[in-house]
Amino acid sequence: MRARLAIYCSGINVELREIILRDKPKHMLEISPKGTVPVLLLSNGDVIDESLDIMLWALNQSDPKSLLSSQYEDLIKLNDTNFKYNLDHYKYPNRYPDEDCSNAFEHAVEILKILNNEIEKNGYLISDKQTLADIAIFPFIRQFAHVDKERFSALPLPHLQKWLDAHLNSELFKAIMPKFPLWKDGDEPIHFGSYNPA
Ligand SMILES: N[C@@H](CCC(=O)N[C@@H](CS)C(=O)NCC(=O)O)C(=O)O
Repeated sequence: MRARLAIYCSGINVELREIILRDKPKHMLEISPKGTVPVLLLSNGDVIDESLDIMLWALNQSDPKSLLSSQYEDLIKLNDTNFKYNLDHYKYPNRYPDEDCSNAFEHAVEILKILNNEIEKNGYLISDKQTLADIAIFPFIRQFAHVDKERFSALPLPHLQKWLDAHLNSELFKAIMPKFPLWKDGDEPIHFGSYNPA
């Protein structure tokens, strides 16, 4: 999702192939054997298969909203390591039968408090305008909130909750969320950004 957000913001035209994880296309596994999404195949044959790298690839070429204008590394790193770890343990405890997942929610909330404080101070995570950190991190907070919406809403984190709602109600989010048809070999290409499901 965050790779799509950044590509959309950059205005770069890419072909989109929607897949399901339990039935990964052979071609995808050929170009990126680790089998995670997103995967971006460039016209020169290079492959970028980490979402943050795809975001940077897109925005380094075209960044009309100046999303790259700030220091984003520390917060994104905190999200991608510590928060993601606790999110996965909270959301999918069955995947970690040998680990104690009972504190994952609380550990994640400690990080959410940091984010809430930053948003209170700045307006957004890093500054008074949306930057790369916001669009790189909010999809993970959305996932966390969706595990148990009432539990999330009951947290004393009003700035974070408002920030999440604003992102979920944004034109940007709506633009990247249409349900794309699953890709199969031989399909006409879908050009992400100008796709209209109607
Ligand atoms: N660090 C990677 C993580 C990507 C990742 O784990 N993606 C999940 C889906 S959100 C996936 O593809 N999982 C593989 C699977 O479930 O088979 C990135 O951000 O690109």
